[in-house]
Amino acid sequence: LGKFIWDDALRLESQLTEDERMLRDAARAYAQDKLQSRVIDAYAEESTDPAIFREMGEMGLLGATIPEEYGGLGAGYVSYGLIAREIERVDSGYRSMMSVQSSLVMYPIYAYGSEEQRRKYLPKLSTGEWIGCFGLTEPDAGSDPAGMKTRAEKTATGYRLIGSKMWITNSPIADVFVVWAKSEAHGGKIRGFVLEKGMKGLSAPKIGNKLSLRASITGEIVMEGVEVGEDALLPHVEGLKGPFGCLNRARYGIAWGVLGSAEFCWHAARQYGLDRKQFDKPLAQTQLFQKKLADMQTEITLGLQAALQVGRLMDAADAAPEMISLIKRNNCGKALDIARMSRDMHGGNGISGEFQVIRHMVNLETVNTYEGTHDVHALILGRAQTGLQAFF
Ligand code: TGC
Ligand code: FAD
Repeated sequence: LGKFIWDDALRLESQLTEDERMLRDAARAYAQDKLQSRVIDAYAEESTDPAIFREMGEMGLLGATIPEEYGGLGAGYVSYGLIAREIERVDSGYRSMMSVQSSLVMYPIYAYGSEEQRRKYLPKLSTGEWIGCFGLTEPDAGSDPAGMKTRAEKTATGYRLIGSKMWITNSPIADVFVVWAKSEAHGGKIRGFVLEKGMKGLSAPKIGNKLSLRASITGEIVMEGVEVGEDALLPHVEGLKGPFGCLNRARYGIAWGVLGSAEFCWHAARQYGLDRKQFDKPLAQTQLFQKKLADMQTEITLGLQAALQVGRLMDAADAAPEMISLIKRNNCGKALDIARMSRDMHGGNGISGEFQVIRHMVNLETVNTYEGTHDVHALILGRAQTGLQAFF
């Protein structure tokens, strides 16, 4: 008979390669040694330490899937998912910082950029010397990015960008801004542009008083006639498939990441139940407590297997976007349920920042919303199986 490992029930470990395990172990060591010690204060103070980007860069955790000649590791998507899981085991905000830089800034420059753009931006983004952000969402265009108002007017030497973006991870501390705008010179089609901090007319005010994801800074991007040359245009993509190509990768990483957060909450609940006695016995010796632990174990184990399968298909260039919607939606929803359950199982201590589960719980509310809300991914899956779009 085979052995049952309670925290690796279907033996994910045995399905990983040696290289994947090594990178995962390095990410875990960094996250536990360097991030875990900072997160409680960073969250309480709503502060983001930009040095984290340089630390992650040194560890090779930024743009891990980008080829080595541009500063990446040339790693596969399973490795990228494993990194996301380890970082988010500490905090969803730290994973956000990593995944925006990797999937939403480095990826589009690599996939849609000119050779000059790749050589100019990717090495410094991979070391964390430069911080990047991705502007798609606007005050009046969230789930429906096709409704964006930001426009690029043609000038004699390039473009003039006018508009504003809302809820943009990293923007107040960003050096590099990948923004999406409707370009008049391209028949009103959506095009990507790379802007740089300090350009005239460009500002990125912080959005304060966030009660979720407080260790990750979020802001606006305001473009009041920002003039750029032709070299700011990402030449190799047009239409919504440009930003969606990036979102496919970031959503996939989130599907792994949220399970790291869920695992933290599950393990914390189990330990709390073993340590705390009520009615003369450990809470973990009650049927209700064990049922909740079994539910957590089951959902996390199944979610990891699903993420691994999609990762293997991505590495084989054979994953469909709908698969990513399925795992992003389900893993976020299950992680949120697990964090709420763990919060409850900690009783009054569950609301204390020291026990950390409520921080994960509140973070996961954001993760369930960004990169396509839980319901928007349901509509993507509904369309894929009925052939009928129900967005409008
Ligand atoms: P639709 O008609 O479905 O598609 C328009 C064009 O896009 C193509 N496409 C895709 N291409 C690649 N991958 C995908 N996943 C794609 N989905 C669509 C499609 O083929 C079509 O191409 P073409 O050539 O025919 O024009 O578009 P729609 O306007 O009906 O969109 C519907 C909907 C709801 C699916 C979509 O708009 C959507 O996904 N909305 C959610 C928006 C979203 O996810 N925003 C995320 C903002 S970034 C963010 O949240 C970062 S947080 C990061 C962090 O901090 O970690
Ligand atoms: P809305 O689209 O207005 O949705 C509101 C509600 O309506 C949701 O429940 C939604 O599911 C529902 N809904 C919408 N349409 C339909 C429909 N057709 N049928 C049924 N229900 C519907 N964006 C970026 O571009 N870059 C970033 O870096 C970034 N970072 C973010 C960081 C944080 C902390 C947050 C909170 C958001 C971030 N976002 C970013 C924006 C995020 O992607 C959007 O918030 C998200 O896509 C939802 O858009 P919205 O907030 O406008 O909500």
